[in-house]
Amino acid sequence: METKDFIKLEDRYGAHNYHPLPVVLNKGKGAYVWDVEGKKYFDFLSAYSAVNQGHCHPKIIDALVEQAKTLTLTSRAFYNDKLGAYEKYITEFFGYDKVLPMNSGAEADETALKLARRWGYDKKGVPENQAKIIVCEGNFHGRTITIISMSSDPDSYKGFGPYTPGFEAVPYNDLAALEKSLEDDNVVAFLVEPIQGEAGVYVPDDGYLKKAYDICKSKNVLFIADEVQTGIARTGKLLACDHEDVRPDILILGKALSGGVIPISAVLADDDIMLVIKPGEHGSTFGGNPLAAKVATAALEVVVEENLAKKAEELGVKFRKALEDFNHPAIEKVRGKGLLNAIIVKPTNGKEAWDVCVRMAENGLLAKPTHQHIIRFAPPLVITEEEMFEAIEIIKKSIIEVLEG
Ligand code: IF1
Repeated sequence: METKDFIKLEDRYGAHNYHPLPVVLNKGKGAYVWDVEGKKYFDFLSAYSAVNQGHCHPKIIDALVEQAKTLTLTSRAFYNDKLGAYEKYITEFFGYDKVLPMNSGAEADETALKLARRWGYDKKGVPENQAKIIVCEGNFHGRTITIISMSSDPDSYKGFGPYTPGFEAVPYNDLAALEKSLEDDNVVAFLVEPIQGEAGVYVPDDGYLKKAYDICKSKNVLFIADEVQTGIARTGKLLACDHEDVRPDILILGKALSGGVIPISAVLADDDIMLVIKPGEHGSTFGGNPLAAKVATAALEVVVEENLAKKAEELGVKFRKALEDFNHPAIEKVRGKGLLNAIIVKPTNGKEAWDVCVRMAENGLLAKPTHQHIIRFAPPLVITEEEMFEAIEIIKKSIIEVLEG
């Protein structure tokens, strides 16, 4: 079978909820992936920042295989011998009293919303069913009905109503709007991405997160950071909040928490928040399974052992400078932090970001546009400087070939 055959199979038997680039991958290693014709690519999406540790990292795969031979799932109806050690490791790693283990990022966001509402009723004294949560326009927190009820993107919410009440959106990076929204005493939390990934790697002004946090604290409102995409060293610090020394009241992690091996997410908080949920009031079949406990531990150990945050910080500066120095008229803006970057592409000669991505694929680099004119670049953090500059040449070559005609 070749590329077109695999695509036909998915088209016939799979839901049409994606429009992938016409590339069929069958192997991944480090910063590279290969297609079924054996063509090698730089992976500059990293599964939306889930493969920070590189494809099939040996240490993480070894942990997976080892545990998979022994015990994969007990459910939380019983204890298992791996969860407690993982909970100790991850709470000390990020500096919180407790962790609530889940599977997908959306599940972790939903968990954070439930914690915030319950904390609002039990601790802040908000009247039952009156809790309000402030979110940002342009947010992306997942695909569940409640999460898309917070969305301002019609592609996320159109045709899926009725929507969950209790959310109010304020413009991202707008402290005055946030402060005004907190005048309502029923507000229990502010949920924010430290950098808005899906919105196009929208980096807020320096100081925004810290000031937003301080405003929340002044109003006894929980500050919830969704670091599913920005966390785990992606932006040049362990967490994007670390750039401003902000310690979220509730921290949401996913994606690279498993190094892209299996779905693992987590919500971290201190006891006064985490313990508002009592036994039997929340959970999931796979949340906290022993396999995930071992894989996530290995994935976090790799981040430390290979100093991935520092690497992302240093390579990110060089990446953005190289594209800025390229100074191509079709690149309206280069923005990002660490190795979460994006360019805004000015449509030229009837060609746009999608066409650049198709050409980059032909030239051996995979990336995908978001919101039509923005291309996100997020390689695995294990990419070497030499590999990154080789990839930059492909990006520049493709832009010239496509946008200069
Ligand atoms: C898709 C986007 C990225 C996330 C943040 C929670 C979640 C995500 C900040 C939910 C997930 C993924 C979902 C995937 C594509 C990708 C994505 F384009 F959708 F928006 F990365 F930007 N918080 N993002 O980015 O985590 O439930 O997926 O594990 O749905 O197409 P999940």
